[in-house]
Order: sequence, then C-alpha cells, then structure tokens
Amino acid sequence: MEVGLSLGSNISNRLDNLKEAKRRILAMPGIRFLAQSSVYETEPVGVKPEYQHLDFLNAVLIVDGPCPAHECLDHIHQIEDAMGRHRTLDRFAPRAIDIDMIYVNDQHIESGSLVIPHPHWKERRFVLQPLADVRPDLVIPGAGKTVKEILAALPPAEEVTLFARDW
Ligand code: PH2
Ligand code: MG
Ligand code: MG
Repeated sequence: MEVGLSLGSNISNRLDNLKEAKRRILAMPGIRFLAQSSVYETEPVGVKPEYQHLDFLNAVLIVDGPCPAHECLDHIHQIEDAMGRHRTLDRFAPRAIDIDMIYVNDQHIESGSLVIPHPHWKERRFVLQPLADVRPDLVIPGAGKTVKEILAALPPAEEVTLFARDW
C-alpha cells in the first residue's frame, strides 16, 4: 500500500528533525522507501501571530507498507511523541516534527480523528510543491485532477523555496 506522508518542522534543528523522522519511519515494520521530495522552506500557514516568524521546513516521503492506515497512524504518533511533540490545545503550536498522512493508495477513510485523504492537502503549497516533485501525475481520491494541475491552479499565497535537495 502506497502511503504519502507530509513532514514539517519549525523548531530546533529543522533539517535534522526531518532526517530523524525519516529514519524512524523507514524503521517501522515492513515499511519500504519509495521516494522523497526535496526539502522546502515555507511560510507558516494558520499559526498564531507569535509563531509567524518561525518558518517551516517541509518535505514529502512516499513509502510502501503493509499496515492498515490506523495502525500506521499509531506508529506515526509514537514517532512524533518520541521526538518531543507535546500535544496541546493549540494544534499549530511550534513542533520539532509533524507527520501527516496525505493519502493511502486510493482509500477514503473517515473514522474519528483519521481522515484520508488529508482534508487540506489541496490548499497547501507546502504539501503540493514537494508532492509534485515525486508524484506529479498522481490523482488523489476526491481531487479529480493531478497533483501538478492542482499546484498550477493554486493562487499565489505563502512562499515556498527550495532548501535542500538531499536529506
Ligand atoms: N503545518 C501546520 C500549520 N501550518 N505551515 C507550513 N508552512 N508548514 C506546515 O507544515 C504547517 C503549516 C499544521 O500542521
Ligand atoms: Mg500538519
Ligand atoms: Mg499532524
């Protein structure tokens, strides 16, 4: 099953955080690496004004794995917790690592806190740009268009600039 993950970090050593998250994801049972985007530096979207100065690094990691989506999500939460994520009322508080599941094959899932495809991926350049690096022609369920078509039609808003090709 192909799983598309969006990784983001906006505190401490952001590039190291992405690398460490990747290492831990690829150590999950049965997980196989398929592709990774470049790393982009991105303007924060939707955060409180006091965190507006903290630019993110974002990247996309594509893996193949046997685990059902909710089990995969448990593993991902464990990785976030182990890397010092504190779950607070402010969902967008600064974080060493945020790992979001963007899609799982062509599945539609809505159960509790798990919504697949991710409800906001289409609006977010910090997801679309790195995703277009690795899966430009993918049609994610519910989108009706390819990733690169959606990216091309996105109104210019927050800035996204290439930060590192290798990580
Ligand atoms: N994640 C958020 C909220 N805003 N902005 C950027 N640029 N990158 C993110 O990863 C991000 C965000 C919530 O998870
Ligand atoms: Mg997120
Ligand atoms: Mg998240």
